[in-house]
Amino acid sequence: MNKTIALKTKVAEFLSGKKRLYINGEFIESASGKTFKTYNPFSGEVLAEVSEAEEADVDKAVKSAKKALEEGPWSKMSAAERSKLIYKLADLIEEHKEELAQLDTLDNGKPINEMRIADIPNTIEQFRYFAGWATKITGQTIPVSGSYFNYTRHEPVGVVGQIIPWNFPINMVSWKVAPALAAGCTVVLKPAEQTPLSALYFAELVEKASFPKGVVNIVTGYGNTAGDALVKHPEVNKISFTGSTAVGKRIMKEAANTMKRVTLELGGKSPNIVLPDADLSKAVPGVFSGIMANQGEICSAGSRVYIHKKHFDHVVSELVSYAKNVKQGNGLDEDTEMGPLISKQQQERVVDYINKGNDEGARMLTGGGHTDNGYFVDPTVFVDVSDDMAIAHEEIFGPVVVAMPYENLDEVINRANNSSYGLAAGLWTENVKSAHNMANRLKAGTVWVNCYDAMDPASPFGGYKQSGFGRDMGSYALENYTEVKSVWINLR
Ligand code: TXE
Repeated sequence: MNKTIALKTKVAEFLSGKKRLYINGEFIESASGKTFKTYNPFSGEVLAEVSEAEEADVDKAVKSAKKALEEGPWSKMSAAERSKLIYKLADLIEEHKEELAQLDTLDNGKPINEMRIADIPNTIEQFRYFAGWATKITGQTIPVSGSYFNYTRHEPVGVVGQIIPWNFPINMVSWKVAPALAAGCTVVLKPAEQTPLSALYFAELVEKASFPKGVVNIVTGYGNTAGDALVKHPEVNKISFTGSTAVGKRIMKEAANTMKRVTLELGGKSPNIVLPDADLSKAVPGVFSGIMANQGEICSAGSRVYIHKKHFDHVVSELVSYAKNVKQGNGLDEDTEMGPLISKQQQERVVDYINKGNDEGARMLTGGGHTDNGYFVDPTVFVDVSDDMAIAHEEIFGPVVVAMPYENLDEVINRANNSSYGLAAGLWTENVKSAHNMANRLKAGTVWVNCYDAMDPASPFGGYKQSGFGRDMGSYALENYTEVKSVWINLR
């Protein structure tokens, strides 16, 4: 039965209205008047025309963020007043959660149920969690030698440029904006060009919450124009980026010219390891959703699965059977388990990897298919994969898993760590010693034991190695948005 939901009236109204930049508390056209199109990846149809920000617009947004920071009222508000506004924004997001869910499903293709169960609750909780922090950011008093009183202040880092990807559009807005506001910063955020809609709807909620002008600015546009202008702008103090490792490296180099603070959350090729004593009734579905959730378009996707040789054949046959039974379709259908990939380009990228895997001699047990109507790729399972094959060490960012057997724990730890990435890792074991020993030895920013992709706004997330540095979420995220000032008072 088709359970396709009807769009909310507010979503239809939003889609038919003008999608303009949000700068200095106003919705305005870009200086050039240019627009770009955003597409529904399920149908390939144009969803909306969106104002295209370029250098001049970014400059305007940065200046308004700087004014809000330096002249107030934002910087003159107490932490408690800022906290109250962030809580209010969380309440408004909750009130409009279905609109935001529908917009991301339309723009990204992902199942509406994933939006309702995961992205939206996490988005609301990010704002609540960091609203609480606004009143708890404190420095230290330090017992220095001599007749001095010394203390530290944790001050906002300043104007923050935030550049986010398309795989969790509104959720990424919350990961970036909530801690920055709690720390007292002002923000210019550039959503991904593939998924600009929910960020603009969010801007309406910021306006409704009565944030002072210029505290939050949203500039929709392309990476190499609007994004680059933000990275180069001399009055931006910090860039927080989530996206590809290639762009992350470019941003890091570019930011050096103005000595901007930078935090980067980049790609991954995360290992997910099934130990000999794993509870397979939990491990198999956990491993499967670890790679296939969100169409495999998750930076932490458990795309390298290492299975102890005694379970290998059984686990692989189960993974294949799960893969064959995934219900792909329109994200707006409540029964859909997997939507299309974000774009034709992403579909081609994933299909290229599948072809490469076959060319390099890996054996594809299921999947490999793709559609011309909607950017679908079938869930794909490879075996007979060696660690040096491209599909075993490069990020694919699609529903493709490589399953590899191993013999002992030292071997699997070495192979798991033999990667230029280090974002996340998973372990499936009933043995508490193995769990802790391996969690200690894995070089990854997050290790999940007997679970995968567990997230909470209170727990940090970020990478080792070329998966980036700095942490989103938790108290650690506040470090991205504060400068520490040491103050000395001579008491003599
Ligand atoms: O990423 P980009 P793309 C990985 C994944 C995927 C690949 C390519 O492997 O297949 O990256 O995806 C902005 N200056 N991830 O091309 O280009 C861009 O506009 C400033 C993993 O979509 O990195 C968008 O807002 N900004 C990742 C954002 O960067 C620039 C999520 C991400 O786009 C820019 C997404 C520039 N020069 C892709 N160029 C994850 N870690 O979750 C682009 N951008």
